[in-house]
Amino acid sequence: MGARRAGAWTALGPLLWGCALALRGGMLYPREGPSRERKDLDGLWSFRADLSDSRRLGFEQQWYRRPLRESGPTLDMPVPSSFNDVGQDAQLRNFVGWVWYEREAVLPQRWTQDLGTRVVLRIGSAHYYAIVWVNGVHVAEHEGGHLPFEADISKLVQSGPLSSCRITVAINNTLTPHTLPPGTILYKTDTSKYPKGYFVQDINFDFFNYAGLHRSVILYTTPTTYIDDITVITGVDQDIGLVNYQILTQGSEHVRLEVRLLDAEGREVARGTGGQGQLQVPAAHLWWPYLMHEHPAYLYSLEVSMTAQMDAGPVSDFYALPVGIRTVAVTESQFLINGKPFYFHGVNKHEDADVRGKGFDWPLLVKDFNLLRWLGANAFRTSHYPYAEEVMQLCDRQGVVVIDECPGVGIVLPQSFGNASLQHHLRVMEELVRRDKNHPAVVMWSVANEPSSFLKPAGYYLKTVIAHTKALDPTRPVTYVTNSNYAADLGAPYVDVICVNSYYSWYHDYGHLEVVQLQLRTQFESWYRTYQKPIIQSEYGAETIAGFHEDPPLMFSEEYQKSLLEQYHLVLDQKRKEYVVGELIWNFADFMTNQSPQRALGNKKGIFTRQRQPKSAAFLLRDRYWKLANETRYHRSVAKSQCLGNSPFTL
Ligand code: BDP
Repeated sequence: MGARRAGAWTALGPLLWGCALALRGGMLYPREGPSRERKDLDGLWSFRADLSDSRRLGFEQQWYRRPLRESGPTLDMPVPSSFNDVGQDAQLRNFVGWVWYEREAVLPQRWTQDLGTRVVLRIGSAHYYAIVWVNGVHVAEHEGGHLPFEADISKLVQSGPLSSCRITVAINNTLTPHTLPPGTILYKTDTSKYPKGYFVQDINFDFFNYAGLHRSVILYTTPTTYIDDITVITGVDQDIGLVNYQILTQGSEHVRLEVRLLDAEGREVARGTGGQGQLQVPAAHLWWPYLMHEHPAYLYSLEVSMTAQMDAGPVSDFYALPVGIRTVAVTESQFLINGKPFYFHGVNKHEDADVRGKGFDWPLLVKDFNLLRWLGANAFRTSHYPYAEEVMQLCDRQGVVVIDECPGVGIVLPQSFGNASLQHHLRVMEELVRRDKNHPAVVMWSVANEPSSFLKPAGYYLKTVIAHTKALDPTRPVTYVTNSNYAADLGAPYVDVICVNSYYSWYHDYGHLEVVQLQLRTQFESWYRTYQKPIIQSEYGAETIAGFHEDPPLMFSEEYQKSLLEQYHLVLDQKRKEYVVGELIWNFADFMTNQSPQRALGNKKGIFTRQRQPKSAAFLLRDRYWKLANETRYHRSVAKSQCLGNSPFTL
């Protein structure tokens, strides 16, 4: 077994960081602290969809200038939530175009009067294109629905006697060949069939294009001289943990920085000064995936203190970043975490639930993590877009490994491989890496799902996105997810791990479970022969209506889903001894899609229903995942019951 690529992602000097980042400013998660306050604007917002033919009435009438209720009727709209499924109105559920959100925020006096305070508006996710005004003044625009963006609104809220501000967000969910994910607006011009001006949104991905303010809107403060970004890259030398850090500040050239690394008990284990350096932690506790170690998910806290002497007096800022010390590496046939082989046995998810659509929801998050632990899943892929930051934080804390995917799904049209799309894709990878780079749970970036990687322009496109991602973060492997149907895969030479989706005896030879083993074996052998890279079975599964039973198994029954999985597992059990390093079921739970004759109220390949109740396959997978966990040589045997404590946060 070669170690061709091993070590490429272990400890690296600070010089490599941020070399290719064109974005300005960091995107540290807003945390309260001695120098920072935070105000969440979750709750009811005023809302109106622009139903005018052009969808541009809101701009023509400048709805942002005055309270929204003054320009017409408004609805109460919950934030965070998709707007689609909370109402009874079919037109709103399927609406394409601009919708308008508005909310008044009352601000603490200090925020509006202390000119040494910087007030920031942060939007966790606005799908897809957003324009933001504060008190009628344009403060931000952002493209892309799954990543946060911010605006410094200090000047606006500190310019007068106001103790509140009006936040207006216009959001457009239209997808074009150059958005990520792409889509096409189809105008239907045959007036014998469609009314004048009729159009539909066409997409090439298999989930409903939910829209709205999907994550929290937050106001937070920092001092005007402040810690803007922190990058941590960890390594291990014998038993010494290495924490390389780089800190960027804004507001003054002359700041003093001190860093302290605290262990989980709050004891200082290392300290340093300055904007970059390396902390060394003797006898370090490494961050391990849960099920791989008896003390998994160990997190240190990197406490960064900044002080500056300004004309107006001394200023200080403080930020505490959770840090997991771990390494990731890839050989020709293995995926290594802390130098030990790691086998991904997990799921693909979606941010999706009844009523709230893609809106973030704490009970749902905790339920999903409890189900992951019940299942014995040690990993998931954020199919097909970045998930909320709170999800990533929980993965760090629980030791659930993540393949972090960008919204590059459904890239199938030739025009979606052009320069406009490419430039946007590069930027999205920058935003994703900037947001998630410090999460120990993230072990690999996925730049796309099933792009038409056999089309000629795809080779250059994928090569460029992968190279850019590696330049942004040389510490993690990069992949994209391909489909076993693709005869020639022009991007595969550039990935570090082959992730391949296949649906034998579902989309091909459907009903014929007897061919699964042969076809799957052929798949693995041909990919490995061509590329000699570790392979993850990144999707497989079968549509199943909970409660449908047929024995012998027939398609759509619970028995068929189980049997199909069993056929896959027989081959996976052979190939995981060679070069297959993971299996991720499609899908964790049923989820909503566009309406089509192939979809009965959404995609039903979940092993849980959309309401998170198990189908028979969930029990099968649970037995398998716990068996796999207990086979891993590097951890003590863990009982299923050990992972089902009362608290979702403790083992
Ligand atoms: C795969 C796609 C996934 C779909 C799945 C399916 O990656 O997004 O939902 O097929 O058809 O190819 O269920």
